[in-house]
Order: sequence, then structure tokens, then C-alpha cells
Amino acid sequence: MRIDVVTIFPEFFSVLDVSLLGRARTQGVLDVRVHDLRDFTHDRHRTVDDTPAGGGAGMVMKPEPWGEALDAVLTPSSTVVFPSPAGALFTQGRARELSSREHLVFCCGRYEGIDQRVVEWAGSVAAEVLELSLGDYVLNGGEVAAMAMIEATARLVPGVVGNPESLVEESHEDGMLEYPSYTKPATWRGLETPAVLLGGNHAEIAAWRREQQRERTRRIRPDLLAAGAPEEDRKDQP
Ligand code: 6GU
Repeated sequence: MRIDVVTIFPEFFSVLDVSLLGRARTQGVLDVRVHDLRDFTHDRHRTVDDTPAGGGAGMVMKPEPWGEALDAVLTPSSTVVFPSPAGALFTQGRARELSSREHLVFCCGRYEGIDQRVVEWAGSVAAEVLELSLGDYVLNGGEVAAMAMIEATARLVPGVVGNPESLVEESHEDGMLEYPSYTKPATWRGLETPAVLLGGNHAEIAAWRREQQRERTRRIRPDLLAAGAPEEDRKDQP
């Protein structure tokens, strides 16, 4: 998978050099390229923002540098993501979809956002354009959000996570939260590992984990059950 990122803070993305994604890049599974938006300006101050049309507080990112940056990276098969608190919710399902794309382009806005015509224009060139939000809160810019989306997406690309089985029983993969995990020792500071996990009965363990998922999801995220967990898990929600 090829990923291009356009940002005025390329140094934010140095974390992509480490851990699983760093290894995937070294091994050639992921090709990530980070571009400095200011390299696509032509004035002495390398200006990327201007005052909002119609007035109001803050600054808006000018379309021209974005146009030139995207001219350099977009192809007709690209999927373009504009991280934005005004976007649709980025979910595990969305990460799964994006993980099958051959080319992702993340456009990180700052200030009050990017001139909307950039989004519109990108739609006339790329295969798909998405405005996506991490959740209902506001970050200072798209960088941290893009990083979260890149990590959630790239770890689903075959070969990035060493053991693909570890991707199956995770929170949100089946519309529910994950069950709690324990390791040795069986007793720690007076607290016991649940006996069922030490008994070796795999059917009992599976049933216990399923029940833990249901209990946790009902208690912490009842909205997920309402949104479409399997029928059998929805009957007794509050
Ligand atoms: Cl994608 N961007 C910004 N700036 N803030 C956010 C967000 C994105 N998602 C949640 N808050």
C-alpha cells in the first residue's frame, strides 16, 4: 500500500518510522511519503493561509498550494482523506475498507480548515474523496487524526501485523468491545485471574469471553448494541 501525507508539519510523522509500521515500511509492505505543503508555495514567506471569505475568526488554508501538492501525488486510483471534525465518523469498518485501497492520500488541514474547493476538485481527479472525523471533539489540526487513521488502517494490511489471528478477536471487529485479558501470575496483589481461564475448557472459556463482551458493551457502549451487534446480543439491552 502506498500512503502520501500532505502537511505543514512533516516532522509529526516521524513516529511512523517506529514499531510495526516502521518495520512494514522497511520490509516494503508499506510505502509512506510525507510532503511539506510549504514546498508548493512560491512566495518568500511560504504562505499557506488567508482570511476567511465572508469574514469571521481564524484563517483558512489557501487552495493554490494544495492544488499543486495534490497534482504531484493524485492518480485516478487514489483515495483521498481529509481529516476534519466536520467529517463522517472514522470507524473500524472504515479502516477495513481503506486497508484494501492501493493508494491513500491524507490531506492535513490546520487553522479553520482547507478551502472547500480543494475537496471538491480532488473529487474530480481521484477515485474517492472522504472527509473523516475521529470523534466529537476538536483537535488543532488533521495530523494527529491522520496518524490514528493510518495506524488503524495499515495494521489491517496483510503482512503488517505478524500474526493475523490477533486481528480477529479485537474490540469493534464484531460490533462489540473486546473481552478482558489476563496473564500470569494467577494471583497478583490479592487479585485472581478468573478461574474459568485456568480450567482449560475451551468451550467454557469462549462462552465466558462472549458474556464478558456483552456485559462490557452493555455497560460502557450501549450505543454499539443499538447500532447493530448480532440479534442475540441485543435482546436484553437497557
Ligand atoms: Cl479528523 N480533525 C480535527 N482537527 N479535529 C478532530 C478530528 C479531525 N476528529 C476529531 N476531532
